[in-house]
Amino acid sequence: MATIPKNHPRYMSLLTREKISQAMKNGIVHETGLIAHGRGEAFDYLLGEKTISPVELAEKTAAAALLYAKNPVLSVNGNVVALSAAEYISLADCIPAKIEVNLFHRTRERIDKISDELRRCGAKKVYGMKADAQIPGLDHDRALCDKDGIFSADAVLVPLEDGDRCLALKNMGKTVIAIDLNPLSRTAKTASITIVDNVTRAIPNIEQWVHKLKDASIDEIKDIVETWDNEKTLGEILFFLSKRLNSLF
Ligand code: PTJ
Repeated sequence: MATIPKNHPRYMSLLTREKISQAMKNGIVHETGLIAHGRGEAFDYLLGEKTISPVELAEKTAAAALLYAKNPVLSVNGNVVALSAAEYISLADCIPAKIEVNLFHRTRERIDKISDELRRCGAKKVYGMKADAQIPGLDHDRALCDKDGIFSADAVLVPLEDGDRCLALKNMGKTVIAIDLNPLSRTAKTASITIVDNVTRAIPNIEQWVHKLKDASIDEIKDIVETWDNEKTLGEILFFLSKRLNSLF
């Protein structure tokens, strides 16, 4: 890895780039994952690289939905493993939820590398290898999933997603929680609960909410999920962005 001086004003951003770049060289991140990361960086810059308040509520609601679900599954791809493998496993353990590898650029080699990396970071069981079921209505490899994983899940967390799987999962009647820094993406607009935050902040934030909500009554959890208004929250995020941009000149 390149040495980045700790006093560099963009230290964290450069360190994250190094992680993604290294994970691409190791075959975990697909080369187009670098492009996706760059797009994410641009939106994060506009947000001020912090979790804004409407998003805090989305993260609380996501935690409630994952606790409320009977069979929650956390979907994982190359970028997520590169940036947040340990945090992802910790979140799955505390819910508890299954972790399933689901890739857009699916090869046996990448599936194995990503699963190995998750196990090296402490995951006991990783789904996604069997691929004995298909999400209806999808003509690409993201359709491939495990029958006892994503296929039968009632709630699925989908970070760094493309919009059509998000819609296909919704059409199966599942609660879809998306993490996407772009509030204008198809994924953001389609998901049941959209978290417009960097995956590196969103995952630990959701975990904190899971701990806080663990002792809440089922009625309280149900109420958080059922009163959620995704469209309204996306509007608040766009309003925040336009106000922030206006204030800069
Ligand atoms: O590992 P694979 O084969 O499944 O491929 C994964 C990628 C990311 C290449 C694939 O899903 C893809 O091409 O995604 P898109 O369509 O580029 O969408 C990625 C979205 O995630 C974009 O809207 C980005 O703004 C957003 N994004 C990028 N980095 C982050 C992010 N959102 C949250 N946290 C990030 N760190």
